[in-house]
Amino acid sequence: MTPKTCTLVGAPVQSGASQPGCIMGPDAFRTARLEDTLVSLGHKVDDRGNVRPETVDATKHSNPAIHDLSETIGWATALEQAAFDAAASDAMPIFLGGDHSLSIGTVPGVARHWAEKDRPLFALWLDAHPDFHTLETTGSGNLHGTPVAYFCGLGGFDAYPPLRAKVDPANVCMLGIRSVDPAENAALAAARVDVHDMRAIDEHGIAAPLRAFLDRVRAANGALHVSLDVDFLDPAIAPAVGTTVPGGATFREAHLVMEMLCDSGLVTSLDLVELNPFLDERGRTASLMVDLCASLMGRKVLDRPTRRF
Ligand code: B3U
Ligand code: MN
Ligand code: MN
Repeated sequence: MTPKTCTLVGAPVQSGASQPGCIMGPDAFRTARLEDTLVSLGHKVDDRGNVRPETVDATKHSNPAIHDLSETIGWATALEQAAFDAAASDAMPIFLGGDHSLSIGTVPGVARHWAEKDRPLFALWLDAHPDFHTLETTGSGNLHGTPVAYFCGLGGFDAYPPLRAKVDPANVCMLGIRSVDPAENAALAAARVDVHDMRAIDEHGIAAPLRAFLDRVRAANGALHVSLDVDFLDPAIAPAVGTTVPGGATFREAHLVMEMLCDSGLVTSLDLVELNPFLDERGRTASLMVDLCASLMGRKVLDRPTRRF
């Protein structure tokens, strides 16, 4: 893979989750030697440190379940600008979470950059959950369940910052899904998101839907943002997440996704989210996430190209 400059942007957000711990995520990625790993693959690394949230005083929302709305909007506002700036430098931004509410900022920020270049942004959502709630439908009130519905431009987000660039829901592909609330199910069908649950992956494998999606991105000359939630992975290999769901992606499925993304040459930005180091076992989840990032950024088993049948 051609050497890139990877811009690391720390986003120690935890206001969107139900339990604390994601605040330690960016430091755990650094401790697991993300920078050295990328450098060993021939890339340059520009670690911009951690973003600091804006101070926001949002009016209380009518949905009583919602918690930490002001804090989460404060993070999203700061991250939208940080993501726009990181993408504008022509580097590969890698956002170190932090819970998944950070994508309320990162995805619109990179979408604004690509809109200025007249290229559509596609998003690959690797997650147990579709994160497709609006502020009206979230029952848990955990705002990490809302980023995709927001950046796809659904209604019900008056409290969030006005979107400067949205992502067409037809350009969103979800893999690994296995926990969907009823309101999300209805909204996903109406919005025509390309959702592949674990049942479909068990039947057809993970390569076929990914290949079809990548063909679409290429045909549209699109940019591609990848958002990797730790709970995409099976909890047996990735315990450090607050919302474990059994039956997730295996070690090999997850690496294959990253290797195919690398071969495609299409990925332009990445979120690594929901790592809760307080729940980890001797850093194994942090290390696995770094290894997956390495596969995405060019680590190969063999030096010569893999033979395809
Ligand atoms: N859909 C549920 C569960 C959930 C979504 N995202 C995560 N968990 N990480 C909710 O709370 O909205
Ligand atoms: Mn998520
Ligand atoms: Mn999830």
